[in-house]
Amino acid sequence: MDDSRRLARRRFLGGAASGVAALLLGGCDKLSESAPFVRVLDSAEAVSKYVQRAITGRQATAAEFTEADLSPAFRSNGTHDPDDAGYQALARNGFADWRLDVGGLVERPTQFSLAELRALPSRTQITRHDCVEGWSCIGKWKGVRLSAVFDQVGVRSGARYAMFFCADPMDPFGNKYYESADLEDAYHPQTILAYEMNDRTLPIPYGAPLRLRNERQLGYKMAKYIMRIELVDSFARIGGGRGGYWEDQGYERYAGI
Ligand SMILES: Nc1nc2c(c(=O)[nH]1)N[C@H]1C(S)=C(S)[C@@H](COP(=O)(O)O)O[C@H]1N2
Ligand SMILES: [Mo]
Repeated sequence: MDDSRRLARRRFLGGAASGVAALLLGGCDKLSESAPFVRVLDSAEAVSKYVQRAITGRQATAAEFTEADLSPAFRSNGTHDPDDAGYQALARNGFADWRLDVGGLVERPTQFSLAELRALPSRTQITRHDCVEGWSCIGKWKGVRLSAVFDQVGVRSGARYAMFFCADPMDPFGNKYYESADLEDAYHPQTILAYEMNDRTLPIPYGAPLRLRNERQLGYKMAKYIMRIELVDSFARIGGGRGGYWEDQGYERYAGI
């Protein structure tokens, strides 16, 4: 490189750096949410995700409540008891033989027993569950932080989504419930894999032995009866390619609330 080109290059880099500094000084911690980034998403969905994060900030937490606010009867929705022989066998044995299989773009694919998950850092939270059908219930959840599971397996670069594969068949063809979470939401402090509800072992109607609580999103994002978590760079070739069972039927993928 001759001197004039080197100088031009240095000017260019200096300009780029001060541009970033200006954005940061402007209180902008949303570089990844700038217009060119969201434009690649479906438009309506991009608006919901963009608006939510612009208003609340990417690390904003969902409201938490007190014991006095707990719903007297939390509703069970969708599957109440998976119609699957493998799941029923695990349930009969109190899930002693159940393992959470974590794989895909990870350094150490691992199978976790419930005892192993219970030994990892946990979080307890009282939150409101909002179903897209128009009802809400407040419940208390205890579970392992999803980020703690990720620390165990080592997420590889290139991973963009966590996929949750469930035990319950949804149609006569045997297609099972599944869901997805952006890694940013998967690492959120309130995102847990719950094994307790209202101070009891998670009951079957609510997703035993393990269900996702992803508190900033709608109910259908919170996969129950989780069997496997897979880290992926794209879900285009999974199921109907839209990131979840209900998304494949037309629901919005980023169901922020
Ligand atoms: N595996 C699985 N997860 C699921 C569903 C389901 O049918 N199967 N239903 C979803 C919907 S629409 C809602 S509102 C919540 C209901 O959770 P609840 O039964 O604890 O109320 O679970 C979500 N997760
Ligand atoms: Mo729902």
